[in-house]
Amino acid sequence: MLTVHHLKVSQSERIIWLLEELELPYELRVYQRDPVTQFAPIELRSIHPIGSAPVLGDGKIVLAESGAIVEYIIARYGNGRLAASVTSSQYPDYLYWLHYANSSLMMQIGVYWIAQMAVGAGNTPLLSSLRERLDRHLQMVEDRLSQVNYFAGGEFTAADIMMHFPFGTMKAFYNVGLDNRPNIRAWLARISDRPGYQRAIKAAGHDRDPALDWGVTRSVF
Ligand SMILES: N[C@@H](CCC(=O)N[C@@H](CS)C(=O)NCC(=O)O)C(=O)O
Repeated sequence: MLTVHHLKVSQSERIIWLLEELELPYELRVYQRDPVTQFAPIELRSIHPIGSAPVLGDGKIVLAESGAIVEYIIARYGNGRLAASVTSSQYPDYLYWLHYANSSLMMQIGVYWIAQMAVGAGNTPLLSSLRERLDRHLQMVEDRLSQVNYFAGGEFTAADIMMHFPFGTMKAFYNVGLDNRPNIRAWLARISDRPGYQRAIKAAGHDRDPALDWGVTRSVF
């Protein structure tokens, strides 16, 4: 049985979502953030030395990193579902967006967010150039979704699961702003219709769809 170590309001929602989409059984262990620091509780360090979420348990295997966990579950238990096959024309796009989500996009959001907190209400050349960089990323995502319904192409895949967090639950911490990004908002609306997503956000502990805060009008409960 797979065990998902899930920190409330965090990237570990992706793993719950993937397992719900694949309809695989799993045990959920839920951890609360420290109300002041927002860090994970110290007990998570007894599962994995970094002590961040998600962490997946599979028998004796303990695996951290959202992207690694997603690839592991897809490869070992996916039976070809929610992935583009290596020989398909969608495969390079699938791989790119699956990794881009955390390697570049989340990093760029995090750098801007922290720089903004450090600078406060003021502005600096560094902050403006970081904002310009972040906007370049957001524009690329918007442009991609103006061409295709899902990141790998016509079909929903695990790349969409990886790409959702920066526009969904991340908003609890930092709002990237989607006012001028209609295609990203339309993609969020498509996602919110998925039964697997609806089950996942409930299991992850949300009482409403975090994507609704982007002006997505569909209600899931
Ligand atoms: N790159 C890692 C990031 C893990 C991470 O930073 N998780 C956050 C939740 S979104 C966390 O556990 N924060 C609390 C902490 O590190 O104490 C991944 O994708 O798994």
